[in-house]
Amino acid sequence: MTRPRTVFAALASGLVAAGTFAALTPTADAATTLGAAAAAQGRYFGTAVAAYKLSDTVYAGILDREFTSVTPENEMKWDATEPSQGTFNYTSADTIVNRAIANGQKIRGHALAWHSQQPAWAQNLSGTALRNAMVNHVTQVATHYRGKIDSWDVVNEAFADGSTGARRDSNLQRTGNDWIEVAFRTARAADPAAKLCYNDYNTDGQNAKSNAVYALVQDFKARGVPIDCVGFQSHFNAASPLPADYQANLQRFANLGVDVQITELDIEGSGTAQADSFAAVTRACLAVTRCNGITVWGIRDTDSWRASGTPLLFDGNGNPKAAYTAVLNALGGTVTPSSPPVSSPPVTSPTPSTSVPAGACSATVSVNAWTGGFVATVKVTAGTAAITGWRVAATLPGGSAVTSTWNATAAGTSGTVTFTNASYNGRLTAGGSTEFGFQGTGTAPGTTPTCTPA
Ligand code: G2I
Repeated sequence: MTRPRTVFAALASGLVAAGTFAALTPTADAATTLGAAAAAQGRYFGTAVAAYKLSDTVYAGILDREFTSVTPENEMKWDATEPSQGTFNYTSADTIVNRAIANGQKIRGHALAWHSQQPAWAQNLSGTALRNAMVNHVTQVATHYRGKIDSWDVVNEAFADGSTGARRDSNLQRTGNDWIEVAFRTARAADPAAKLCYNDYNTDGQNAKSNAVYALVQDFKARGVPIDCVGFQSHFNAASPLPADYQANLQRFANLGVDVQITELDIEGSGTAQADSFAAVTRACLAVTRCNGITVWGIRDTDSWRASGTPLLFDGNGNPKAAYTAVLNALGGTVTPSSPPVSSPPVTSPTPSTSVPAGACSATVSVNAWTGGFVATVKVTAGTAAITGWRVAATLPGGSAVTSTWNATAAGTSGTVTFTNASYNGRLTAGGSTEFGFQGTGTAPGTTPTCTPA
């Protein structure tokens, strides 16, 4: 699913009348964002979101441009939503949820019942009192978000690591082995439309722990306990690398009649090795029909719970990494869109002359704007002859400023800003095109940018 973008300007190198519009034609192009590329494969591409970062325009810009699903990273957990017993606080979670709904993004709820991040009062309960508190918590939170959640992590991390295949010891486990099914039945009653998932880590390949989860799902299916999906967190690093049987493991769960989702993906590393692992995870999901989508656990490396391992798709400045390109390509998208004919039909009349002469180039822009900020994606298209470089000048309204640029180098940050091709995207074949982008505070350029071959 692509969210609507506002096309505000188009210009063919001074020869096409200013003010005519050339629509971006995403359907004719390979997708250029993770979300659009995943959507073309019938899947979502999501990220964990922290409510307190939403005022960071770089963060919010990438979130809105690239992702079609969000998971609140901490805001829906028990300690956040029920800080004292019977008193519920949804402020931070609602911020994420309402924003996602406004942007047409799906929401993964995380997590209703978990041994960790419990409020102190719950940590101090046991037995029937804790069981009742858990049931009330699941009921209240799932009811508050009824109809808004695509998938809920109903129970998180309930199995022990290692070779035993046993349940993890926890206060919830000590209320009785049936606590997991009680949580699932309670969630189903509160929000019948949400997919209900069991979510865990170190279950990404076949091992004692994933075998235990497998047996749980098999048992629930046999006894009619509601379960719709299994989440595979997929936190990988040198000590816990991507297993060779990752796809096979996803598939064996899917064969039980549940959906599978990659829920917290991050892979420590850098460069080609990291990119290859991300691509392999992406291909595995695409190869399993019941794999609904992939969620990465944060946007920029600096947003990660494992920041020092640089495990995400964007660097600390918000620039896409090699891993980003690898995922996008694995999804069938491309950073440099396949060139649509420069004469693709305009959306407005009169029909402009759409041929761009030899030695010329054109720039079309689409904008994603929100209060106080915007992301502009600029497509540069060569005329009837190849060019070896380009420069695009865009004029920002007073008070607006460019805060980051990708796939080009910006000169200046306000007024008329000139963007020059990067080393790898200056050469365009006749009619060929490339894309660069920039993010800014304030309002997007309101006038037509100009493209000059360089
Ligand atoms: O640990 C990685 C993930 C494993 N699977 C379940 C996820 O829910 C878990 O996420 C992490 C968050 O990314 C962290 O942000 O869960 C941690 C807690 O278990 C989160 O860390 C907590 C810190 O421990 C708190 O000190 C802090 O107040 O984040 C809180 C909010 O920033």
